[in-house]
Amino acid sequence: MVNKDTVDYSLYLVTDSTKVILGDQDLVEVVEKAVKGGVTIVQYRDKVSETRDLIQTAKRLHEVTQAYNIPLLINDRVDVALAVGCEGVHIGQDDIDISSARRILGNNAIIGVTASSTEEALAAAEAGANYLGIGTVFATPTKENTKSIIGTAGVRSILGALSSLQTPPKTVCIGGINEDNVQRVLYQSVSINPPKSLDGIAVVSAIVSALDPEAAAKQLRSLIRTPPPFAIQVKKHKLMIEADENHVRLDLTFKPIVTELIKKLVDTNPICHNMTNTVVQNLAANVALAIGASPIMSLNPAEVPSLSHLASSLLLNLGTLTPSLLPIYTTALATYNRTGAPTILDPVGCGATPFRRSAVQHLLTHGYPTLIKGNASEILAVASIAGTDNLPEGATQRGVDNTASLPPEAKARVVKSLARTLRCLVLMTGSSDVLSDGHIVFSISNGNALLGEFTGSGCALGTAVAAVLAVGREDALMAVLAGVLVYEIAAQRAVAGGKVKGPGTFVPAWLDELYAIREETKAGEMGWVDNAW
Ligand code: 3NM
Ligand code: MG
Repeated sequence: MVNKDTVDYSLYLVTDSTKVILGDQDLVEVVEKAVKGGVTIVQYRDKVSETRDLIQTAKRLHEVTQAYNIPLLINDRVDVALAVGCEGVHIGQDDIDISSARRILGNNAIIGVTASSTEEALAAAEAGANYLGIGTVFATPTKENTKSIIGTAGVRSILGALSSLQTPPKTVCIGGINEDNVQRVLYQSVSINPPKSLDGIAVVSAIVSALDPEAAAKQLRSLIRTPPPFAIQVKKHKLMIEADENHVRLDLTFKPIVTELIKKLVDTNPICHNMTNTVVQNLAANVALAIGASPIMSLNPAEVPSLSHLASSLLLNLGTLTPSLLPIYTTALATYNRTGAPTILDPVGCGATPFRRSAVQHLLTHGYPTLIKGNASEILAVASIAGTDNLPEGATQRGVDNTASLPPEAKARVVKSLARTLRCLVLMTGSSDVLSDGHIVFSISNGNALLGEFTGSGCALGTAVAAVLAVGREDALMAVLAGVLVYEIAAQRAVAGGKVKGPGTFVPAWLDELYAIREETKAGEMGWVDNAW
C-alpha cells in the first residue's frame, strides 16, 4: 500500500502515448524499465486512447507500479482512476476542480494540480492539492501550446509564495527537464528565505524517448541526488570579523589567502575563455596576460566544446552582443556549467535596451553564472530581472554608463539579495566595490579614479576576476576579492609612479604594474597586497 503522505516525488514520470515520443515501444514495458531505473511515481497521461483502452492500459501500469510500491496517477480522468483503483489523479487548470475530484476519490487519493503562477499555486494549495506540477519550465515539443514558459525564475517565485504556508503541498517542476539541465534546475529554483526547494522533477521525453529508459531513469536519479558541478564553493575562513549585518571587515589575515591565489594563477597560467565585446577585446586580453592568465578571445561556436575542456573559466561580456551571438553565449554557458568551471557574466548596459534585458533573462534561464559583475545600474537591472525583493525605487539606466547612485547600505542590500536569489556571487563595481556570496558582504575601496576615464576598464576587471576564478573555484569568494585587489592596487601603483598625466599614459603604466605584481609574485614577493584596505 502506498502511503499518500510519504510519497517520494523525486523522479516523476509522465507518460505520453503519441507516436513521436513513444515510437513503436510498448508503453507498459517502457514504464517498467523506467521504474526499475528509479522512477518514484508515475502519471499515466494519454490524450488519444478510448476510455476502454485507457482503463485497460492503466490496469497493466498499476500492476507494475504496485510491484514496486510506488503510486500511479491518471491524468485528468477521475473516472479512469476510480475504475482502476490507483492512487490518484493529476488535474490541469481546465480539468475537474480539486474539491470535486476529492469528493469522488476520497481522502486517501493523491491529487496533483498543474500550476504556472503563484496565484494558481496558492489556490491549489488552499483547495487541498497534495502536490503541484509547476511549469512549463522550458518550451518543450512534448506539449505544444503550453500556457506560459516560466523558467527557473518562475519556479522560484512559486516556491517563494508556497514557503509562507504552514503545510505547503509537495512540488515537482515539468517541461523540458533532462539530464543536461536537471541539476541546474533544482539548484536555481530554490527559493531562499525561508528556504524551499522542489521535491522532484517530472519528465516525459527524457525517459520515454530515451534509447534505454532504465539507464535514463538511473542517470536522472543519480543527478538529482548530486549537487551540480558548478555549485558555488565558498570556504569558511575564520579570519573574517562580522562588523554588522551587511558588512564584513577583513582583518589583515585575509592577505595570505589572496596572495596565495595570485601565486597559483601566476604559477599555473590557466587558459581563460573570454567571449567579450569588440570594443575591449584587445585591452582585456592584455590585462589577462599581464596578471598571469592565458586568454583565448574566441566567439566561435565551433570551438566551444573543445575550449570548455581546455579553459578553466569562461567570461561572457554582453557589451556588443547581437541576436546571432546570443545562442552562442547561451550554449557556451550551459557547456561550461557541465564541466563545472567558473563562469562570469558581465551584463554590460543590461538595463539600457529591451534586447539586453531579454538577453540576460535568457542566459539566466538557460545557464548559471558563478559571478555576476556590473556597475550599480547593471546590477540593479539584473536584480529586477531576477525578481529580487526590496529593490530601491527609481533604479534606471541610460546607455552603458552607471547612472544609479545608491547609498552604501542600499548597495550592500541589493548585492547580497541578488546573490542569495541566484545562489551565485555578485560584484557591484564603483568607487567602492561591493561583493557578496549572499551571506557576507565586502566593500573594497581600492583603485583610482582614472580607471573610469577610458573605455573597457570594467570589462577588463571581469577578465581579471575570471582569471583568478580559474584557479580559485574552491574558494570562489576570495578569488573574486583577489582579482579585484590586484586590478585596483596596480592602478594605485601606476598613479603613485608619478608619470601618469591622464588616461593615455595611465593604461600602459597600469599594465606595467599588473605585470610587475605578476613578476614579484613569481619571485615570492607578496608585498603588493599591503596596499589593500
Ligand atoms: N505538462 P518533457 S509540460 C505533460 O507545463 C506536460 O504542465 C506540462 O514533457 C506543463 O519532459 C509537459 O518531454 C510535457 O519536456 C513535458
Ligand atoms: Mg489536463
